[in-house]
Amino acid sequence: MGFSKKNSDIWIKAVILGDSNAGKTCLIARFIYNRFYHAQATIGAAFVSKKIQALGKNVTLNIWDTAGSERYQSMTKMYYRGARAAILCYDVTDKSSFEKIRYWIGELQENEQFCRIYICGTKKDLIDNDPKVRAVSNDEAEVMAQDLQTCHFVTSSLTGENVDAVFQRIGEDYVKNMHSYPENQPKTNDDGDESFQLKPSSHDKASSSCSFASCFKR
Ligand SMILES: Nc1nc2c(ncn2[C@@H]2O[C@H](COP(=O)(O)OP(=O)(O)OP(=O)(O)O)[C@@H](O)[C@H]2O)c(=O)[nH]1
Ligand SMILES: [Mg+2]
Repeated sequence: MGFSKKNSDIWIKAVILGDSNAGKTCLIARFIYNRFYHAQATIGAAFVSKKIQALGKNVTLNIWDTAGSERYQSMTKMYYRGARAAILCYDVTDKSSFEKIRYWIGELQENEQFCRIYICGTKKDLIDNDPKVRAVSNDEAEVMAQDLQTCHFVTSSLTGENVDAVFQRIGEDYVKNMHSYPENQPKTNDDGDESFQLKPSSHDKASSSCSFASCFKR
């Protein structure tokens, strides 16, 4: 879960999901270690953590990398709870991984409603080298992202292109909106005279294509 211990110390739980072979583990490895690994298929889930600076705050991203394989589905869902950001990965050379995005969002939202969604097309280097291998056009991915009111990135874990931008955006979005999350709300007293309400911040309305309310369950 994302929360703030003090002004300069913010923790965010993020979860990465998508089909097996979508490039989730490689995306994280590039972000954390700045290296490209030919990763083995993930078993269950794996945890990593990294500190970044976002809008002048120290932010720790606690990231759960989940297995895409169906055999782990029942157990990976429990890692969604408390997540404040979810990166939904698809492989730009694999249409079926893109078509599963809505399924993954459904799974996520069944388990966690206060989670902002980021769609990430992986393996950009493959289409840069040979445009013919592209299976998902940028237009259709953008249309889906707009429809879901989420952000869309296209990354390469091989070259590192755009990888940091995804995680930086997660940090910045959380910092901008942190007072809207339940964990940062004032405690209610027994009479319940202070209640939690989800509202987009004025900043989001003005300048973000990833609207706040839309990231939550519809
Ligand atoms: N060329 C290229 N290959 C990539 C990239 N990202 C991942 N791969 C390759 O794609 C395959 C799958 O990558 P993983 O990161 O293991 O995929 P995953 O989504 O974690 O898969 P599961 O753990 O089974 O859910 C591996 O062979 C990687 O080497 C990329 O950006 N460029
Ligand atoms: Mg993996």
